[in-house]
Amino acid sequence: MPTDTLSEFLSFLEKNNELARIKTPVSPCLEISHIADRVSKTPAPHPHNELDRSFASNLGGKALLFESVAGSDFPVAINTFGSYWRINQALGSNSLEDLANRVQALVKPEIPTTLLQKMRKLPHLMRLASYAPKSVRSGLCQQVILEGEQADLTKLPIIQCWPQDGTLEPPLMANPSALPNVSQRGTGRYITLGSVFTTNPLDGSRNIGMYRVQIYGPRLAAMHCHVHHDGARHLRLWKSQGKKMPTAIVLGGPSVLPYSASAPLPPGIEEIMFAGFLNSAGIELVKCRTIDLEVPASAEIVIEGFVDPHSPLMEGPFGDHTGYYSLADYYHPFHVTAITHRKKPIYPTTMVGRIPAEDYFLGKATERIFLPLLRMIIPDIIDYTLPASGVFHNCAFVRIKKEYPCQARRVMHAIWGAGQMALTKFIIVVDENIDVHNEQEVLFRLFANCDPQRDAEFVHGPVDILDHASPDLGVGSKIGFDATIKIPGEGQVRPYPPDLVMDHEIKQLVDQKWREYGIS
Ligand SMILES: Cc1cc2nc3c(=O)[nH]c(=O)nc-3n(C[C@H](O)[C@H](O)[C@H](O)COP(=O)(O)O)c2cc1C
Ligand SMILES: [Mn+2]
Repeated sequence: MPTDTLSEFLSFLEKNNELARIKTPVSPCLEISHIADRVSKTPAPHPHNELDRSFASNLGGKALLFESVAGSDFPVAINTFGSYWRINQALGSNSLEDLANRVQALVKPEIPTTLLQKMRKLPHLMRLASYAPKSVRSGLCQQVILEGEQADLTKLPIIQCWPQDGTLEPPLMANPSALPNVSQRGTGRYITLGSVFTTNPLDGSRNIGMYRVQIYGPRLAAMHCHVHHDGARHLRLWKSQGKKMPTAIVLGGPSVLPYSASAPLPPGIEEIMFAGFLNSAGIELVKCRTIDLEVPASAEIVIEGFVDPHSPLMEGPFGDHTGYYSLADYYHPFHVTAITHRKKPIYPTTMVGRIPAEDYFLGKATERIFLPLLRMIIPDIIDYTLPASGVFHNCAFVRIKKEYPCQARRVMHAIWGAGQMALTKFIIVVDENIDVHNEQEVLFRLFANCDPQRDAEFVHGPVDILDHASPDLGVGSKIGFDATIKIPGEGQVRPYPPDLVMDHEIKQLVDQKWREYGIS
């Protein structure tokens, strides 16, 4: 079952031998990050039960709770969702497949026509209504309220993940001609697992995104929100009104929250509703103290403030999940107006770097949960996967039931038009008999079945901001490979040879006689 608070979730993990408490004093700078990095590359205590057959599927180690962190009174939780078992527990599912089936049932377009059908549908609709957030008057997250000068980010155990994080040297800048304002130098410490709450100033609709936030001083930080994401869209709207954007960074709270913040929901579909759906009950929200926003009442810590769209500052670099540093560039300052927290809060964070790390499992949850939604717009897709080697935005393997010429290309173009999937740099499309979760199998078909000139589809367009190979930031080329068996109408095609498959009878015969052969 999902839990209401982070501390409850950690107790649950501890009971299940999934949490290690570290009492030895540690530094928030690099030490915690390196321990988490090592642990995430070791086997997870509970085995996984997912389709993923990559090297990463059984890894993740334990969640870690550092009880004594230099410079802060608060403990640090890390790697909390960093295995298949733990992310499933957080989302209240046995497997991500089960969760995808729940989403499938939700999106199935069954429009009731008769009265009886409508009545049958009623409990379902009532359940949907129960997923809406509920406003409450007070909350755990406001047991301690620090406003104005009392609010101090440097009292939180915010970690530095990689040695060159926040180092402003020209080679580490996306825009080397830009002169960083030295009065606004980042500390290299980043809030990495914050759920960032904002609203659309035009209609009041809410968004939650997971964006890193670098600390510059007690009440100054910078928010790294990509131009393609909803938080940046909200900021542009606030800017056009000549206003700063009220923003709350929520740490902890319901166990479904961090994943929901990272989920690529279409603009206008509220993550807080989705969190309620995953939680099987609406999330309780309390009013912020200094800004006009509501946040989960059960959060450990809430940082309230405004993002100023008018005065950009140099943000980054940051060792990222791409396995490289994302370079420093202009982003926007976040001015803190209050920090509220529960008594004895736990500070949650994550370390990103080479996969497998914690965010691999958050990304895999998205891969599975969004399959039904992807299939609503592209029904040709039977299954897909974002392989570990592609770090999500770099590569998708897609399995289709091929029925007509150039269908694979149609699927590619549909993906390049679909939400955050549009940023996918390499798409490999295979036939329906290929297991996309087996990377070796997909690569084998790609290399064997493609004539590179005939079967590649190049396009040009927006790419992920973290892609460092594209000629321009956020703009570059993308390629799709049609690795299906070619049929007439797809250019010059010779007959494809059949797969090597042994006769069933011979396999049975050899099975029966195996011991006789004496091949031990
Ligand atoms: C651990 C983690 C860190 C992330 N950091 C960032 C970030 O710094 N900036 C960003 O724009 N997206 C980041 N993302 C991805 C977004 O959270 C994700 O794309 C989300 O769907 C964006 O939501 P939105 O479309 O509502 O803005 C991160 C995701 C995870 C799991
Ligand atoms: Mn969104």
